This record gives sequence, C-alpha cells and structure tokens, in this order.
Amino acid sequence: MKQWKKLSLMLVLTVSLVAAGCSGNANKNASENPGTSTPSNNTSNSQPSDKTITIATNASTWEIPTNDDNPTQKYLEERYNVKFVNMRGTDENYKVMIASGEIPDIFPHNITESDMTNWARQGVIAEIDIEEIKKYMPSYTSHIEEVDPNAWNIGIIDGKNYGVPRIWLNGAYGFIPTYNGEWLEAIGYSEPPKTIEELEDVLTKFRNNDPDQNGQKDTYGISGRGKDVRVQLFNSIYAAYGVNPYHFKLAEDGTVTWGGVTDEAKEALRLLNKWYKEELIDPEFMTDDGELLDQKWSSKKIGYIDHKMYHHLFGAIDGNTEAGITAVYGQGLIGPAGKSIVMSNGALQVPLMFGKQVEEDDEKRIRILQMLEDLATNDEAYLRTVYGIEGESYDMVEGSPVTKTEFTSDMAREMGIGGFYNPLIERDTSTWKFHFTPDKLEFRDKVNAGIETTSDILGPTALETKGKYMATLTTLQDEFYIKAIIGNEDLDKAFEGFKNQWLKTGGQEMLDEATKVYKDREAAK
Ligand SMILES: [Ca+2]
Repeated sequence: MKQWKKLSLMLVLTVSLVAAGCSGNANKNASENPGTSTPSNNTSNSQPSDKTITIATNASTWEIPTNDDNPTQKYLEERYNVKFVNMRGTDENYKVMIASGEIPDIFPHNITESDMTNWARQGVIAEIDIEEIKKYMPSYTSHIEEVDPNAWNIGIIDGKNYGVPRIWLNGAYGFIPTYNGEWLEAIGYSEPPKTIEELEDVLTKFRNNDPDQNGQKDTYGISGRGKDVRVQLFNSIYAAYGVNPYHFKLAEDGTVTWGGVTDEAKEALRLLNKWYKEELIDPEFMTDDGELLDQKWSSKKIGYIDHKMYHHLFGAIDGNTEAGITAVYGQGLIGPAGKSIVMSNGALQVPLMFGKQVEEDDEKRIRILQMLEDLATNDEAYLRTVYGIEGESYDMVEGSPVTKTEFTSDMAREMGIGGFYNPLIERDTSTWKFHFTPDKLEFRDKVNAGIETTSDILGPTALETKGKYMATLTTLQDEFYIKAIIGNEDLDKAFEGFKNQWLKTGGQEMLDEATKVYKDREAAK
C-alpha cells in the first residue's frame, strides 16, 4: 500500500507537469520506455510466476465488494499469485480520485471516450502494445476480432493503443424489421417483404386495406422514434439505401463523411416524403418515442416496427401473444444499396484501461493481461468471479447459471462476485453461453441469420470538433429532416442548402478531423 501511495504521488507530479504544458514529458516517457512493445524477458503463459504482484483495481464502480479479503478476492489471489488492493471509486468520485493522483492499475469499466482521450494525452493511462495484448490474451483477442475486425480502433489515440479492446456483444446485432403476421396474411402476404418496393406495397395495404378488418381506416404502416432516438427513426428505410443519417460513413474517396449529408440519405428522404404524402407514415412519428411505438404496435395501430433488436423482440414474445399478434421477423430490405442490410449500434466500446504505472512495469502488465485472458475465457474462473459458488450463490439450470435471489445485491458484494474482479463480463463469445437460455440463443440465431449490418464507421470516438459543433449540427439536421419528410419543398434544392449550411457550421471541420482519426487508426494497425 505504501509503495502504491508513493506511485500515486509521482503521478500527481506527472499529471500536473503535463497540465502546466511541460512538453518534454511525452518525449521523456517515450525514451524511458523504448521496450514497452516487446517485453525483455521471455515470460509466457505457461511459465509459473513466483513473484506475488500487487494490483490496485477499481474495475467496477458499481459492484464494489463490501470487505477486503472476500472469498472471490482470495480465490483469485491464489489462482494468479497476486494481491489485490480494492479501490472503491464510485461514479460520483472516481474522477476526483484520478485527478488527485489515486490512479488504479485497472480502470473502471465505464470511462467515456473523451475522458480516455484526455487521460491518454495527459499521461494518466498506459500505452499498451497491440502485439503484446495478442500474445498474452490470444483467445480473447481472436474472439473479439471475429465479432468486429475494427475492435482495436477505439483505443488508438494519436497512433498509440491505450487498452484492451472491449465489445458489447449484443451491439453487433441489428434492428430487425418486424411485421404483424395477421395483417400480412390479411393483405395476402405469406412471407415478409424482401425489397423496399414490396415494403411500400405492404405499408400501402396496411393503411388502405383495413388489415384489422374493423371496417374503419384507422391503421398506419409505420411510425418511428422521432421524439427520443433519431438514429433509429426509419432506420430500415435508410439502411436499404446503405446509410444512416446519424452515423459517420466511409465515402468512396476514402474520406469519412456524415450519413446525413450523403446523396443516399437524400434519396431515402425523397421516398419517405412520398410515403408521408400517401399517409403510409403515422403523422405522430415526430412525437412518438419507444414506449408509444410499443403501445401502437400492441394496440394494432401500426403493423411494422424496426426499433427492436433480437433481445428486445425475444422479451416481447409474451406481450405479443397476449395482444393476439404473431410477430413475423424479416430481413433487411433490398433497395438501392443492392443487398439486405440493417442498422446496428455497433459492438465497439471504450477499451479497458490501465494506469500509467502499468506501462512502466513489465511484470505487472503481463500478469494483468494473463489474468484477464483467463477471467474472460476460462469457464471455471468466469463462473467463480461472475456467479460465485455453485449451490451457494447460483444453480446450474440446463447449462446456464441462475443466480439465487438473495445473491443479487448485498450478499453478492460480500462474496465479491460481479464485475469488480472480472471487468470482461459478457465481453467474450466463449462465455456468452452462460448468459443465455437455449431458446434465446436459438431465437437470436434465427432472426439474425443472413443479415448484414451497417454501423457508425468511427464507433465511440472523441473528436474535439464533435464537442464544439455536434449539438448545433444535430439541431440543424433534426429540423431539416422532419421538414424534408413532411414538407413540399424542392428536395434537391433544399438538401443542397442544408448540406452547405451543415458543412459551414463546423460540419466540414468535423469531417476533416474524423477522416484524420480514421486514417491514423488504419495506419496504426
Ligand atoms: Ca381498420
């Protein structure tokens, strides 16, 4: 503990020097650590380690163990020959702790991309060589790369890598076009539409052919989350054009552009405007949110939704049955993009970060990486850290651990289970099986089969220009897009005006920075 405090003090000095604009600091670190990327000794995963390594962790700010030397801590200390110092930063105070020099070896799981970027530039977090992570975490990194080949992108700042990549596994899946099966049948469709033209036909008949057969024209084809989540609004229609208006996108010339100013988005707007005039779109789409959409779906006012991913849809099965709805799951609609694409949020997350002191301590860094590989991919270590002890804190039911009710909060904190010692919960495909019932797994694979996804090319990325202009640009775009959908203006002319204004209001500057970040990342790989 003493040693750790001394280290913290040194870091306070380092941080304040950087803050004071001491430009020599970065060079000093670089020249002191020329061998960071290749560890000088030949320690490998198979060699036993005699030396006990002390690791100060604050990996979770939520699931902080009640006591030091709790059973999970003891189990891990024995398993990895380490000694944990439990740091107890919460969401309210961990930034203050870090600012005052209490730098954990393992950082909290919920750091924002802008904090990561600032801390990297201030010398608070450790640079870690990608090849070293791959060497000591071979299974984990290969699984991550399978889910998203761009998994390393987020941690690369100014050409250097700052952490172990993490992904949100569900984020890789898309928003599934979903239809009221009874309505489809009523209008003569035995399967969901495959193309954007077929969707138009379905929506037209959902509006005009009395699909609920109550003798009244009281149904619409589609609404959307115009009020609360614009990135989801009509996402399946934009996806048919290969774009999302609220995502960064790679342009044909290799630069990064913004979906909202592309010709693809303009053409999608043209179609939406036509649909709006034909009354296929519920005029309340501007004030609808997720909850209202769910109500309109359940009360059979709309027959098509595209704001749910497979796990939402799985959770909605009972509700649909109660409402007398057979949900029919479709694929991405084939349109001008020429293939079946749906929007996804993307799997990429801010990586798991380490304190600067970890960069300078080869033994500690390697031990942490070896430990993380085991925690993320070894069934026994995973179950023990996340769920605890079988028969005591959880039972295995059909191959899935089920936590006993009394172990959901206080008793779990006493045992030390959860995310505090295992920062890679639900981050590796090999242990994901423990979080699924077999029928949910089957559902996931069925509704996502054969679907390609599109997501933001940059993922969670801090850009200086984003901080400066994004709020203004978003307001500009929100207003223009609604006007373009419900208005009568000449779209080509109006879109040109919007695009020019968007570019002039900081948009061009943001695209320049986005392109630079994208190219730096590509070069660092
Ligand atoms: Ca009706």
